[in-house]
Amino acid sequence: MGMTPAAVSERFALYRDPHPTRVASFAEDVRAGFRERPYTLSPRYFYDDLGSALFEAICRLPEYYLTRIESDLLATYGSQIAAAFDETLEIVELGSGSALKTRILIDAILARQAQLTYHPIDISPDALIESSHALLGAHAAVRIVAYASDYFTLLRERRLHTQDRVLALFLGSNVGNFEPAQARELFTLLASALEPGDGLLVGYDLKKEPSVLELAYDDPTGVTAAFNKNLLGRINRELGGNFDLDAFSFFARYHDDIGAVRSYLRADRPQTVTIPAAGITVELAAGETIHTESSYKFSQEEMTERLAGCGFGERRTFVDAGGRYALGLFVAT
Ligand code: AVJ
Repeated sequence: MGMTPAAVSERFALYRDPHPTRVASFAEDVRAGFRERPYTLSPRYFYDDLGSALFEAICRLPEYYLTRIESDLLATYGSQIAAAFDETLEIVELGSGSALKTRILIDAILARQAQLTYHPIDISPDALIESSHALLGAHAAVRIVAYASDYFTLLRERRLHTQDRVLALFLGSNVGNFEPAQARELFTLLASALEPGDGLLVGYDLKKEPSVLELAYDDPTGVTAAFNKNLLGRINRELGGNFDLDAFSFFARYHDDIGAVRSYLRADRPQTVTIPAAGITVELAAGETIHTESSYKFSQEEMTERLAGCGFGERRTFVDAGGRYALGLFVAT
């Protein structure tokens, strides 16, 4: 059950899933989310063109330290990460996006080997093609085998075409968006797709004072508020909804019991919203909330323990001087 390379050049192959498992549509997910209490929207829908631009702006906010520290850690420790493996490395990246940070690591690996095959996996074929072209232009020694797929499906069906020692990347604190059971499933699938001795580099946000976390997710400039309100804007644009974005306030709260920042939109006054393409009418009481995202935080011990339960041993964890963010290097056992 293979995928067929849809676009092939000497240095670039793009595999598209021939039978994509049907994922629920935006309308279906919106309808399901408004059947729950609290009302819930999936963070997956943040990233249309406007949302992706707003996320890039978030990454430049002084309060959102995650992206900056991760890039610094990759620049500082990239050569040590590469040197942790004796064999020729290939990179597999889960959710590669624009792959800008990955280039730092690619440079470090190419200081030790002449060629590198990079396997980015992303749900968006457009993002894969764009980032691949940029990367191929910048690096003559890189070959790309890209997969336009959901990574759960790809790993479950064992469709990765790797040959050498693999270093898998799961960066950007993306692990934080998964509920613990989903994260466990993903790491277990990944472990079974890898060979013993293959590596896994996970970028994750460390637990810290709630005030610092809450500022990172509710910045005074209001960029994160706009990023969250764009979910309502998207429902208006794509599903014909009539949300009044001015009638909502945004807030983010760190929940110590679960170890996650939860983000919410709150109705400032009672309102009735119709969403024609989802076939629903939603009643919101004054003060009623819509949960938009959970961003889990971990201690180094927690991440190491979780991954040990999924078939990965800790090799080394790199933390910034402020103890805010971690890059955990693990080896499949
Ligand atoms: C892209 C999921 C890592 O949870 O930190 C940033 C998204 N949300 N600000 C995160 C996000 C609000 C981000 N991740």
